[in-house]
Amino acid sequence: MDAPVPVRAPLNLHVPEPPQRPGSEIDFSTLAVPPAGTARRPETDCPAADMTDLAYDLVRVLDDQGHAVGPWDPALGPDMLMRGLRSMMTVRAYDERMQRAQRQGKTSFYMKCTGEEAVAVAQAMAVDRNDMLFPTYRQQGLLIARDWPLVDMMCQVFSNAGDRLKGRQMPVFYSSREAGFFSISGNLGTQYSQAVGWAMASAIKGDSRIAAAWIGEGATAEGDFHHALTFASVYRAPVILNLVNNHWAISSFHGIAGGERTTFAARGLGYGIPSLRVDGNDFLAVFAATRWAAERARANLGPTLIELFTYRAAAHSTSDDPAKYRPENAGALWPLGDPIDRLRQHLIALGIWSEAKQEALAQEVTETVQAAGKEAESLGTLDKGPFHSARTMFEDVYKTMPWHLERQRQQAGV
Ligand SMILES: Cc1ncc(C[n+]2csc(CCOP(=O)(O)OP(=O)(O)O)c2C)c(N)n1
Repeated sequence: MDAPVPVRAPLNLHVPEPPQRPGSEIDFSTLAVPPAGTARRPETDCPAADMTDLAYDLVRVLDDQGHAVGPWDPALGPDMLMRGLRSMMTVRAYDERMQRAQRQGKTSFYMKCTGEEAVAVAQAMAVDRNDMLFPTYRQQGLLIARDWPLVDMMCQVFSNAGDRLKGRQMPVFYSSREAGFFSISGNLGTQYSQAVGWAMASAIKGDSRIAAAWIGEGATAEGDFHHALTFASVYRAPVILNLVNNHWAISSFHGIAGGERTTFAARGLGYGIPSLRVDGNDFLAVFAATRWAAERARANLGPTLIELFTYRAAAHSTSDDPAKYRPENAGALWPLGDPIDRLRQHLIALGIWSEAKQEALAQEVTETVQAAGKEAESLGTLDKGPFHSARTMFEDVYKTMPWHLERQRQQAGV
């Protein structure tokens, strides 16, 4: 006879819930933020197994007074710091302008990166101009830091006659071979394994270029993330695997993507990939960590995973209203501050900047963006045109147009 089945307490499924919802005060008091300058900086050939602490720590350089402290200080000169500040301010002004254009009906959609400007800008500056970048839709700062024309970016958002993608892609899905900026795809995560493949190809060919890829913490739940890490580790691909943890994937908080009991950086360790966790709002820390990873890749030491710890201060997109799922003003209360403010404070602490100069630069950047906006709008907007000919819709599906597409084109009379 079978033993009697014991009576047990019922199981219950754990479904992670964000600590606050709309209507309550935002509370970041449980967030562990180590002081700047305390994380150690290992040699670039340090194996993953000896870097466990850094996957849970937080690399920070700028302290609360705006001083650069600790072993990760990249000791950048004034020119680089100014370039960084200007680019980040341009990104923010660009975002403001394009968001407004969407509200005015000149385009259907837009996505800001408010609060995350240091990620793309510092990282673009820390790699070589000819290294290949595999972004998500929230790295417009890569193009801006590479001095890619704002007008060209705006034409893509307006899907106008000047759009190099001929209106085929959603707004903000830029593509620029010349800028080393891989075509953005709507399918989350796909670029991560593609970047690893590109880096493997670079190594196979004996080239010296490296790749860098970005993914959001939400998208790390996609299989592509795991394929990418496996291939990167196995073949020691020269790639920087950036993981932007801005705490939200639309309305889902990071806990639902696996961030409740561990860090996202810690995921790299299981694959044998050296992994860093970095204050994503600290321009200097982001730059230094990226340089470190680039040095590793260039020395054939393989991939690095960098978790950029930041906060999505604005809405997910123009189709989103964060007031429906998180307390208002959450972004402004982020304990790690605003990346632009922190770099400005650093320049002032260095004695090479002032509030007056900051205001003048803000004015100049706004005017530059305004002028670009006018020029792009003169080439068309989504509500009014002009657009590319409908004929272009049938082109580039294949290298040469097959007979059945040719027939469809004729049927459409274009
Ligand atoms: C494969 C796939 N699944 C779902 C979506 C819908 N989607 C678009 S953005 C997004 C959230 C992504 O969040 P995260 O990766 O954290 O990046 P963030 O938007 O915060 O920068 C989702 C679920 C998609 N585009 N592709």
